[in-house]
Amino acid sequence: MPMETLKRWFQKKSEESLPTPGQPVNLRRIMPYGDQMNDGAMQLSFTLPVDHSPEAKEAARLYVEKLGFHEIHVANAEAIGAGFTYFVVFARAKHAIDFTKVKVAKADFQKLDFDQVMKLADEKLKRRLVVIGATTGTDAHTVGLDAIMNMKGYAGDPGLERYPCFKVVNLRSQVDNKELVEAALELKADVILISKLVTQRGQHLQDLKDLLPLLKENKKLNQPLLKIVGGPRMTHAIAVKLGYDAGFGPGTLPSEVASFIVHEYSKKAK
Ligand code: B12
Repeated sequence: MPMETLKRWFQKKSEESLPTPGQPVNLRRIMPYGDQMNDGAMQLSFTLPVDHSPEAKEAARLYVEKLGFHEIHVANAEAIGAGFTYFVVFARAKHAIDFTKVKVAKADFQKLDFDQVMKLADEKLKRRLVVIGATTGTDAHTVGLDAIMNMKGYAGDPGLERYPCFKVVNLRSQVDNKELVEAALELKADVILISKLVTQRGQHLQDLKDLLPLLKENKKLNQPLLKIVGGPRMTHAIAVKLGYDAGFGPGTLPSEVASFIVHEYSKKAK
């Protein structure tokens, strides 16, 4: 084949393999995408509790095969200490899902900006709400909670301390559940914010479960009392299932939390 024809052939083939811009995606059958639409290409990473060796690499490949993947390529295998190897594997998945049937539990409120929240608060709230927050149990991570509560806020979005409609008290980290309830009582809290980052062995869920009866049995606490949780592994569905009013995950902005508080509190206080 002459060189020019060969070049044109490669050009045509590579264009065919790219998704055409604007080409409609079949939302009833979506699957991971790498080079070509619906090729199922995925990157997986995991650790196996064995020393780095050719057998370890093969074990990683066999494991991914057992998960139902095909065209498996162990791209990287690295010893990460005695008895452990970390892998990066490229493989193709077979399964597709119907995106039109995917449902996610979301807190029902309109996301407002600072001025809109303040306008709604002027209309709906009779007084400033007391918002307290803590990271509970042994969890020492404070950055996420600070991002929501502190004046400076997060990603250019001012924190709750900036809102005149809230009186904000950040109790910071490693606050015991009992201390949190005592603080809620003393400060006459209307809203409790709890941040959980350490999720090992489900400790975050246990701490959150343990707090609820303590709040319930204390009849002197303000009512309504909004209980809101957040953290990188938190979802609204998990929070609601546990018995909380809302759950916020990664990337949450303070204005979203402020919008939820004003909306939900005014609904419950009716
Ligand atoms: C910084 C950091 C630390 C710092 C914390 C400093 C501080 N003052 O906070 C230090 C070095 C002290 C630390 C210690 C430890 N850490 Co650490 N840490 C991190 C790290 C790298 C970043 C966390 C962070 O600041 N994120 C930035 C903020 C802005 O994001 P965010 O927390 O997700 O918050 C946002 C949302 O989630 C949400 N949000 C969060 N909380 C709340 C609360 C409410 C009410 C709402 C509405 C929203 C909300 O809004 C925020 C803004 O959008 C994470 C890894 C990671 N990338 O997440 C590990 C990580 C959380 N740490 C981890 C671990 C294991 C530890 C240690 C146990 C390590 C050790 N063996 O000593 C200790 C734990 C100490 C303890 N007793 O808790 C693990 C947790 C694993 C797990 N799933 O359980 C992680 C995930 C790292 C990892 N991959 O292993 N850590």
